[in-house]
Amino acid sequence: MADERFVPRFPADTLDAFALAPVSTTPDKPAVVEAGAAGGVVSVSYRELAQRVEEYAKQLGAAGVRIGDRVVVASHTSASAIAVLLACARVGAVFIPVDPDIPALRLDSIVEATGPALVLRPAGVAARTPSGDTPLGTFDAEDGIALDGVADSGRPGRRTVVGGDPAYIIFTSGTTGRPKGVVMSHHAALAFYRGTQRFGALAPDDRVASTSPLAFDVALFDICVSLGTGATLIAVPRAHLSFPRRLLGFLRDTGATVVHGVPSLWRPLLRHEPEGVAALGERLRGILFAGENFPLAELRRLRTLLPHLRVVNAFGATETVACSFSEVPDPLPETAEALSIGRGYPGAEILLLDEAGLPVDEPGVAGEMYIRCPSLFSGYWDDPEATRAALVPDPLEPRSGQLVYRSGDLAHRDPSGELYFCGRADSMVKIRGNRIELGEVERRLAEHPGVSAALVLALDGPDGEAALTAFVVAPAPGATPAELAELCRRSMPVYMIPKRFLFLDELPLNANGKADRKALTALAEADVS
Ligand code: HFR
Repeated sequence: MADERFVPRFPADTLDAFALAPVSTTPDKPAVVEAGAAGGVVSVSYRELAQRVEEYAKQLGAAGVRIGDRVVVASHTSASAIAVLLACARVGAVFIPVDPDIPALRLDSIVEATGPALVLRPAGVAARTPSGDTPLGTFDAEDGIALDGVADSGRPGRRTVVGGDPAYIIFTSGTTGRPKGVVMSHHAALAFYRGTQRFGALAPDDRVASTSPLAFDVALFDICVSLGTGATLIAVPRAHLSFPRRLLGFLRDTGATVVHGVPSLWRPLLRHEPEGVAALGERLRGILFAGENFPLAELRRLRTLLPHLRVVNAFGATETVACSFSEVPDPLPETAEALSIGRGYPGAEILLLDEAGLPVDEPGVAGEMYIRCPSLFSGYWDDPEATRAALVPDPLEPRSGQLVYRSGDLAHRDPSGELYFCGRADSMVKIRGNRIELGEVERRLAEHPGVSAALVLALDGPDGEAALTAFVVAPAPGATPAELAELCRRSMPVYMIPKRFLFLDELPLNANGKADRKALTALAEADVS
């Protein structure tokens, strides 16, 4: 427990203080709504949530968890899981949210890398536990946090939580090699959340359906911004995401006014339950999507079913939480081929620089996005080299010591200054020496009326030469390889026409709900037809 002599007189500006602020004005308002154990819906008020946070914080302190200690939380989103995260913030512990069904090796590598004081999981729920001797614990609404060991490292610790301390670590899928732990401080996360509030993403009377896994920072964003705004967070059960009818029923029963999540969340709903989507219109006034492009054909379909739906495109990387919001125009112009990602969130600036590090101001010319903002991550856990490559001196004034995030994302500006994402710097592929942006081929394929989503990869063919393989979700018959190749031939050079077309019922998704490129590559290799 923190030494009484050093208990701060002024609580630091931390996630729990931000998220629980409404307890002083609307204590009895529902803070979190979740599915009940025996079906139905359970509401937890701001007062009840604050009490649970207080109780969990005391138990963490009594167990010896110290400021700066890491606590792995293997759970889906729930009122108790939220209380655990906020209790960690309260005692200055750094929470690491992971999926309860995280692969054992991945959990072990995270535990080995971060040396957590504790691994917590919900009581009564099967969740992965690490193979080592890290103390384990469970949490639930009634019995609080129960530990099967002492978490106390005995190490002399800090005495006061400060806003620049790490609040959480998100381990990204890490396209290259071992997963990278993005360390985010209270101040950085709060700077982004407050920027969101200035953008006006949510209102206090919103009921926000959160559909992302807790291990993805979109879920942390949903939780903190909904609570900090005094709105109500609806924890959508993961299982519902695969059953459109159940998901629609849950959204209706909980009175969701906005739905947050990745674009692929909508594909099964649009395909199997269009009427149910239209029926949401009584309450649903908006959606926010993040993580990847929203295929325009699917977005148009969604808007047909829900006219005047407010659609917010939230863009950015975990290293700055995100960096920009944009309201999709209503109506979306017929000629629109891509969605704007905005101009940077209020308080952030996005620089476009060329390979030489010089500003790209010419409309229509792509540059790499560098983010100047108050929500920069602290670095990758225990990886100074990767950190130096991502947090670089401001190219426009390197002597200042100010750092910016080098995103690896490419974008161009339209004449009005709006930014348009045009792929990853590392997803520019060369086919026979020609530079290709895969997103452009995907957009062309998605123009076919029978295509609802398309994803293109450059895969090495049997002759060792890279060739474009297109994965197409085409619910309506008619989209044939010949037709799609012809569509491409009409508007792109020959080397941009996919060599192979694989038709799928749906795109495989990764843990965060994004199209899973690794799984698609394996599919292509298996399908040698
Ligand atoms: C990301 C990053 C985004 C918005 C990200 C709100 C919150 C959090 C985020 C989520 C994410 N359109 N491409 C988009 N932290 Br709250 O996906 N983070 S990430 O680090 O896993 O991946 C990359 O995903 C970006 O660099 C982009 O390449 C891509 N991306 N948002 C969008 C997107 C298109 N809205």
